Amino acid sequence: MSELTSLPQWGALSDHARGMAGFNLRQAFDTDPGRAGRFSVELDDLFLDYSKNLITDETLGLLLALARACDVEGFRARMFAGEPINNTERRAVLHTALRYQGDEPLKLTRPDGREEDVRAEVADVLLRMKAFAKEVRSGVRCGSTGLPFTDVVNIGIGGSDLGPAMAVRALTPYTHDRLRFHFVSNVDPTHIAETLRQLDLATTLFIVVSKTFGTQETLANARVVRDLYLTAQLPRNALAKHVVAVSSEPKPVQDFGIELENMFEFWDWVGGRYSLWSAVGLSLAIAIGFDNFVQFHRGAHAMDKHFQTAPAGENMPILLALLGVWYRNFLGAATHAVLPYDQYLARFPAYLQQADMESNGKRVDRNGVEVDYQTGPILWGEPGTNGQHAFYQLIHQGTQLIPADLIACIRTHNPVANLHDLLLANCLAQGEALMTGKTTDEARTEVTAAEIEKLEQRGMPPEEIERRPIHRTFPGNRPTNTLLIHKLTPGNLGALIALYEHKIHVQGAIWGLNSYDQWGVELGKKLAGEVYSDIRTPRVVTEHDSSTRGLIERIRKH
Ligand code: G6Q
Repeated sequence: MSELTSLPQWGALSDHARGMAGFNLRQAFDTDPGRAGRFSVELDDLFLDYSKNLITDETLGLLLALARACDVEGFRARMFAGEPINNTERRAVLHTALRYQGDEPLKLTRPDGREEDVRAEVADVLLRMKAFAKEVRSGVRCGSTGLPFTDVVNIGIGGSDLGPAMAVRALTPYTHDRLRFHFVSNVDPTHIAETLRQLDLATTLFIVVSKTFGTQETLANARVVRDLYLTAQLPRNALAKHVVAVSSEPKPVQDFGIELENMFEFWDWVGGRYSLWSAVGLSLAIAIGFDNFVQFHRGAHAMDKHFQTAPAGENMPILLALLGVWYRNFLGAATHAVLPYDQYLARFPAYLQQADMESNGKRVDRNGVEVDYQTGPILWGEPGTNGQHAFYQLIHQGTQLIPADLIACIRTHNPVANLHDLLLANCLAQGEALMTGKTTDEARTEVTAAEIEKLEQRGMPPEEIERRPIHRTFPGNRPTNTLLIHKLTPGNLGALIALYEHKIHVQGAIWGLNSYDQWGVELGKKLAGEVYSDIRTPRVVTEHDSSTRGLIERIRKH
């Protein structure tokens, strides 16, 4: 048995889960008028109602005891103190420093034990980003022919794509009128080709974002762009005017042909999927303007402070994390749905998918010992109400327990007719229906005499008519969190992202994982290289398994 599963607090939760087998949320609400008030928490513009979860006060007490036993608060302090908690790479994890708004030194412990205050280098890069974003927006910085930029293309993948792509879309109402934003990530030539078709090279700015500046997909796409500028009928300095880089590795950036004065730096203590706050967010800063980018940081910083200081029982990220652990480890949920009722947040589930699954999709603990408990769930989702007409069926009536986060904004940027109220009504109605369900008797009372008559006319046998309410029965007891955001502003988006970042951190602490490495991603980067040369080289392939060999040969032949 692992250290975690041998904890008495773990055992107590397992026993409690068995005792909760007959727990009914609907009854819990009927008998306890204070439930919603007790199980909700607020921070500035974010309100989390977690009362529609399969929990009692006792559940919460036991989960909080588990968090204490796992030293969640100690691990949190180690992250903020800049200790190298990414132990497999011996790196600190300090994305919170990028959005820090206070005056205290922000120490980072280097692998050799040296302590360093990172504030000055962070501020330097932010200042450069500020100037650059301002110039691009105003048209002072323009393309090689003197025309202002009309399009900005972020070339990057994974952590160097999903964050800015999600946030630029989320903050569309704040984006600059003249500028259009594009994100090219896939090595599929279709991605860059379809993007280029929409662009005029003379008025486009490309931002090549890669922490390592060694990622195959990003470099392949960047080379296409570089070669276009080197051969285009544009002034000779076109490449320097149209292509900038964001990276933590100056040498490969220079080798690629981008001068260091056109590179924005970030550091090895910023994980790719946590890097949106750094220069990786340059496209976002250009899109929404630097003042809004600062608001984005401020919102996240407020969540950082809340995470650091609020008691665990009132701490939004800790509560969300504990609820996730409850479902994953004690009630057997394999997946977790994130369902934003906001079209601007359409890419939020995809962004979170990386943040969560790359961080906690691990099978060994921090010491390399195989775990005997479940770790990160499969995270997925799509915006409501679209999802309601697609996969909600399975959440309502399928055989799996799927906890879900419903996220909605009280105020809309687009008050068109009554649409926003309809959207909100759907969000709340789904949470309620998932929780209450519908008994067979209730379903039976819904069937009208006219309906029965119609079915009879269609020739439906009486026993089938009798059985119909069973199909229309909903077991209910399906848990949701409802997160209401006042309005989707830069600050509130910052707080929302930071909330989930910290949730992931807390779950990693409980599961004893290193949430900050990603060997599965690194594997993919190497593997393709080997197959690539086999696809390209005209020789008999003897390596690989017979299936892969056959596929390679088929591709070569055709
Ligand atoms: C994120 C991962 C991964 C990474 C991409 C791109 O945490 O490490 O998604 O962001 O593989 O890597 P580069 O930024 O180095 O190109």
